[in-house]
Amino acid sequence: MTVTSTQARSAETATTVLDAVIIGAGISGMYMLHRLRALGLKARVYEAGTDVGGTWYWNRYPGARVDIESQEYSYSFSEELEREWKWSERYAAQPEILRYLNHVAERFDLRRDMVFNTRIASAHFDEASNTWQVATDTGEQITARFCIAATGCLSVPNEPRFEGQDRFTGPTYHTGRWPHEGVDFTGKRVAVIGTGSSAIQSIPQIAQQASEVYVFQRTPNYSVPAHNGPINPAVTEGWLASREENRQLQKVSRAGFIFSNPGGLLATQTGDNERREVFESRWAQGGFSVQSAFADIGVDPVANAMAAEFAADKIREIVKDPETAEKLVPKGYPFGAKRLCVDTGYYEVFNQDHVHLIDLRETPLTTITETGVETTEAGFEVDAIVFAIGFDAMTGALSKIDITGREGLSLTQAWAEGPKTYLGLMITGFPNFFTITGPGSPSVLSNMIVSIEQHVDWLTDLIGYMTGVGIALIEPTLESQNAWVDHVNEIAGHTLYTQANSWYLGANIPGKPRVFMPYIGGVGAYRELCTAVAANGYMGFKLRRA
Ligand code: NA7
Repeated sequence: MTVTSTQARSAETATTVLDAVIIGAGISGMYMLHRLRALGLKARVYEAGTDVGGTWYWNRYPGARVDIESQEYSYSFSEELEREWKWSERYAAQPEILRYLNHVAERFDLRRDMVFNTRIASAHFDEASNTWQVATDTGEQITARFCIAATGCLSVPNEPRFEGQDRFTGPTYHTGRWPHEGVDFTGKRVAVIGTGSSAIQSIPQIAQQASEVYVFQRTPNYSVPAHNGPINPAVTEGWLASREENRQLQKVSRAGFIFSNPGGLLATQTGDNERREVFESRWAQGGFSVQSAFADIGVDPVANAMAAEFAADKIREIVKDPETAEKLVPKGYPFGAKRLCVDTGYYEVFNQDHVHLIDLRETPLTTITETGVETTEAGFEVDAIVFAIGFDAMTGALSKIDITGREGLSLTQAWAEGPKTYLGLMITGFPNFFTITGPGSPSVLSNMIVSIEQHVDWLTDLIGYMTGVGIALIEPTLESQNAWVDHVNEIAGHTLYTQANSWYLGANIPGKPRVFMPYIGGVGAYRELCTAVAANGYMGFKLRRA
């Protein structure tokens, strides 16, 4: 049974007393609840949506699917769960992932401690009682020892800010807030603004229905084919037969999935023919494996240019009109420095006569009118507009909550120059406040579910330890946080990732500080560090007894 916000309170004015409040019922919040319950803690999840799923609850746009292979993008914590759930496609689509998450919610009876249709409005640390005083937008007051932000890295849509947008008389959609009942574009003229992963996944699907599709591209993205299809039962059986080994490989890997480990070769030290063969075989394999074809792609501009050239050649091969192909070829930033997209028929769709590419670098978008979109050169009459313009990544969800720590320090103040954390898990000045896959952790540079499980497991061990030995509070020292922030920046600076205007850097949101937010040191190395921190008495943290 689902707890409603009204039932959760014994009386209108009463305060709900919990051990832990968890914000968000996505993959992180669900697993965090499961683990805290097993510790015997009274934990409850608050979720703005009407049900579980997080990213997969909101992102229902046509073509939405995971870009990590399905069996790798699934919880590992329960062998029974893993053996009973059968994925149907190599890269599961959103409806199947949401069904999976619903199955998990039911199987582990999670909804019993979940409150839906409810946003956390504020969370204030009270120094007198060493508790978090949390308020919802429905008026519920909660007191909890621990406050856990399971708010997701890509959960707050980038708001459209186009001149004239309110004048448009037809429907508009944001890919990150797609209507649950779906949208029928049959016979419609559709504008899609943006060419990131959401656009690249949805455009081929929209084009199947729409009479005309106008794609407004500001920056072309690199995209590699998914080669999606029904999952071969032998693949599933093979995965399960070596389940433990596979799960271990994920944990020590570069990005939390098996093929993320870079090949042993350097592109710059490989002959032309062999290099081409390696790229071709990775392209044939599909997905992110292209990015890890050689160990130097992410760090050496010469090697990177080789990958970029290979990808550009592929675009020119696929797209028949040379002018359109040239517009689709990314220029001016390194291959992979903006998140690589994984597509099904994206470049091919531009070979259809009713799909048109408008290059906003050549002809900037000037205004949206009652009936369409105008650029400096032309007007495009459309029946619907799709904003595929991304998210306020990594910090967006937390910045929407009024969070204050010790001495009334607000998180907005603490992060005025960009997010600062220790290990992406905690923030100095905010005791017992945890961020699952927070900035400063591998998060969006990894298979999210592997990183989520690592954080949840680490936090569960920590909370179990604190409860067991009578520690009331934990918070990172300023020195350890500063050192971590420096380390995160330093290693990002050794890569080519900082050379693109990506959402990793907050560059897509006007006024957002330009800081490389995720930790690029690798999932395996990061896990070792976190384990060592815990093994050394939570090194870098201040622990205080009750
Ligand atoms: P992304 O990857 O942030 O893509 C957003 C796209 O929208 C990108 O092409 C942007 O161009 C474009 N954009 C953003 N604002 C504008 C304006 N004002 N005008 C024109 N074009 C604009 O978001 P997605 O939802 O596609 O993907 C996010 C992640 O979700 C993805 O990486 C996966 O991890 C899943 P820009 O590049 O900024 O010039």
